[in-house]
Amino acid sequence: MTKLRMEEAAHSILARNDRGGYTVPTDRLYPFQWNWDSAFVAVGFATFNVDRAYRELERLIEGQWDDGMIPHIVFHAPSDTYFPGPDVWGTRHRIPTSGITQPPVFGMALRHVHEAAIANGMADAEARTRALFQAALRSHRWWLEARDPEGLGLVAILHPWESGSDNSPAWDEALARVPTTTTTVIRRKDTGHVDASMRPRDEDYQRFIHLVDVYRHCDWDPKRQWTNAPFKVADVQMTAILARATADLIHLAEVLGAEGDKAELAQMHRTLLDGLARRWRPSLSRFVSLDLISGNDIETPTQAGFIPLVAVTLDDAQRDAVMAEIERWLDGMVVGVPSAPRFSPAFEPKRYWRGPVWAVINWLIADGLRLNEAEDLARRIEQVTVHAVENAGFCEYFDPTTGEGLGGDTFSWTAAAYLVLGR
Ligand code: 9WN
Repeated sequence: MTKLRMEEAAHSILARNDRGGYTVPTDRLYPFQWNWDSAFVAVGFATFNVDRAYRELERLIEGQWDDGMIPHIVFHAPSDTYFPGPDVWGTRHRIPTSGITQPPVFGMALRHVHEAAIANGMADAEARTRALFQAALRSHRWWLEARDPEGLGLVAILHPWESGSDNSPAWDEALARVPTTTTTVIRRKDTGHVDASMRPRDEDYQRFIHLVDVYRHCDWDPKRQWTNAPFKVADVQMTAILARATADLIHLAEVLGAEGDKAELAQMHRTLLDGLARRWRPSLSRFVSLDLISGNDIETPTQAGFIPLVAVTLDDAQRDAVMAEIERWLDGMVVGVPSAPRFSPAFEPKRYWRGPVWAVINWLIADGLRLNEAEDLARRIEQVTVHAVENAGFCEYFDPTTGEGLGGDTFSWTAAAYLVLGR
């Protein structure tokens, strides 16, 4: 297919997954609005329809909680093709939502959308950006208060689903402490849509749902959850995305003339960069997350170790080391960057976050490499991603050893990644 045809196909996937101003990740498998999917999708929309890009973010914010948290799922309309639905979460929000969050790509997306709107001369750009900026600022305050109450400069996830990398090998040790017992009856729907060998295992789901049961019993109160959480990881991928989004909000605060907000954001930014700097491990050539329950570093290699590049300026030695390490992960792969490297004992090239390549992760890694002046490697990773989509279609993820497209198809964020990386 020509590039033009591929772009048309990407547009039509976004149109097909539109449910009225918001986009589902894919039909049936994920029939609601997901937080970080929508942020990436908004950047995709901004390449051809800026009004629709704003709408995506505005509809997500309809689910924002009074305390500032932007939930990971907004259940705008009922569907019985996904588990767990609103009844299991029991959050009692005015629009049904889940009770946990996801990586705050929102602030990054807002800057993109704003700049596209200005470039297009959109009359209501400033007013729309201003409203969404305030929502983003409230959510960043929530992150630091609720998820870094001890002031580490690192934000914690209390559930693997929050990371967006559900069954990543990075969580294996911490998740093994979570009991498999649940008070909720588990009725998986995902394995009816996608082969079970490409999905998290039943035991993972038992632990995922155990955690939901615990937090529901805390009435979704952030302090009670923090005290009772059996899973608590200060995640470098999450912290890096928050730090980068904070930098993008600082830029928007300048544009909007919001001086007080800018000073507050600048303080947050320094705190997060200091926290990230302490997580660099020269012996591993990457950043590592911290298990807040055991107090141990999580050294298991996953893509998360490279995501801090989106926020941190590396020194020359760090940059050379990261580039060499990424090359090692790419070695022998048909498509990279794998979410876990082949040399890891945990590597499973078809099982979700345990090896497969994700277009949006490559988007973040390439963006971080470019910020750190590794332009050639950034470009190569973008091109590999674009070719993977051209060869296998707009799949959820790709087998790094074969390039095969896996998981759900006609996937919204893969379409968005194609539009952005293929430019
Ligand atoms: C749970 C929607 C989401 C992505 C996540 C991905 C997967 C959900 C699930 O799908 O998670 O949130 O049920 O498997 O891991 O990154 O946002 O595409």
